[in-house]
Amino acid sequence: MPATGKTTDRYSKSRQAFTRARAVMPGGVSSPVRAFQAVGGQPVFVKSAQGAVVTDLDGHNYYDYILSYGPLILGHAAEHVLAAVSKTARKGTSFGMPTELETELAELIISALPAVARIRFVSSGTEATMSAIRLARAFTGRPGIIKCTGCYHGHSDALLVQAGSGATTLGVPSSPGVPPAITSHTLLVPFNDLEAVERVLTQTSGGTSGGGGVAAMIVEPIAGNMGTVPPAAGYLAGLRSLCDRHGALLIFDEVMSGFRVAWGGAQNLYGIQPDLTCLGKTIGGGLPCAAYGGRADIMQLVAPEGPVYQAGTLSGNPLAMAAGLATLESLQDPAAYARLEQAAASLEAGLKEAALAVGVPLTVQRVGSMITPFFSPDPVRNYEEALKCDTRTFGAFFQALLDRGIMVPPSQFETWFLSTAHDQGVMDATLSAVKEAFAQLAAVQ
Ligand code: HOZ
Repeated sequence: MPATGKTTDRYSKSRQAFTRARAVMPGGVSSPVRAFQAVGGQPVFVKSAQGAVVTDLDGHNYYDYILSYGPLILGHAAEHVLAAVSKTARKGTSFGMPTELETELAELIISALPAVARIRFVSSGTEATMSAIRLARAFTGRPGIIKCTGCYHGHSDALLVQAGSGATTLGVPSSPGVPPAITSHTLLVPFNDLEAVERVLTQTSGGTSGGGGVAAMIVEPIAGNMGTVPPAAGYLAGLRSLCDRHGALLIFDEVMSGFRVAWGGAQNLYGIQPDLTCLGKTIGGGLPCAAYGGRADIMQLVAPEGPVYQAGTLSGNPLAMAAGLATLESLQDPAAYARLEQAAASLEAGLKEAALAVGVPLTVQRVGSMITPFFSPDPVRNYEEALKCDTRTFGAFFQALLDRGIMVPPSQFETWFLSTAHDQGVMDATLSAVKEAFAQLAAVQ
């Protein structure tokens, strides 16, 4: 059970660590969302973690719903993942030469995803999406890319336009430092809006806008970087047929949803096959690993088989491959997804009930073990609607949960994740903290 209760300076060791970090790193962090800026506090520094629990430098325990922003679907430091990593590490940590582990993980992923015939490993989701875009442009000979506002596909220049995740959290959805020429082929549409996609595809097919046609539409099939926003009924099927009609490729960015919402990912859950798929997070089991893959006739263009260049010193790193294999092997047990579903459904019900009891307007959206409570009375279907949420109240809720031993992402625009270590005991403790947190919110409103 996480420690709770206030002391005069409950987070003193974290504060000291943050002061030291800020002197040497921008904002004191290695990725912006970690700085807690959007929730008006200072970050908690981690000492260790195990299962569903993360422990900070001051010795407080928290039930963790960040889970490294998704990869840790089996919880922290899962014994057999650690064993696989340490067994592999004893034989060497990186070679710059192929290993059989890469082939094994590739075979397992391909066996799970009918739309993926060939795959290339990289080290981050940013690399996966950036490379998939290059490949789509080479395959089609067209420059245009359609992306949804509020979707986040990593921080490469062409995709950092009206981006969700940390970019939205910090209020810089389109970053300075990206020359307009680079984003001139990035065409924006709202998520869940098929008409907008059709309009852009029709306009660009005549070469009048976007300069020569659309190579691909890239989309998170379940948007997770403006909070969790499920696809509307028929949306993904509609994208599939629009892309087919206009000769554009459909790229699913499943960095977050891949192997998280179902075996394989959202494309299996909804039965829609993209041309290219980007994966990350869960397939690396908590180590840096991502991938892009898809149709053989497209993937054969990737170097050295074809001319589309892309490379990486640590791509297919043996430790990441071992962690990914150990993780995916556990997920082959259908009971794993059933457990995740059960825990996440009880969190969803408990959040709704607690908010309703005190009259705080809340809309909880969830697909499998991806969930976001939006401080909004109405459903959130796209970025515009996500931006209407009451982020101040979210910030107060975040702080109230933190003080009660519950760690959730420090932004309204991130997804909460559960792991198989989040059992009923964890859910009961979480929901009692949630009730108290809502009561506190209601008391000050
Ligand atoms: N895409 C991840 C979650 N939205 C990134 C996490 C981060 O920005 O650090």
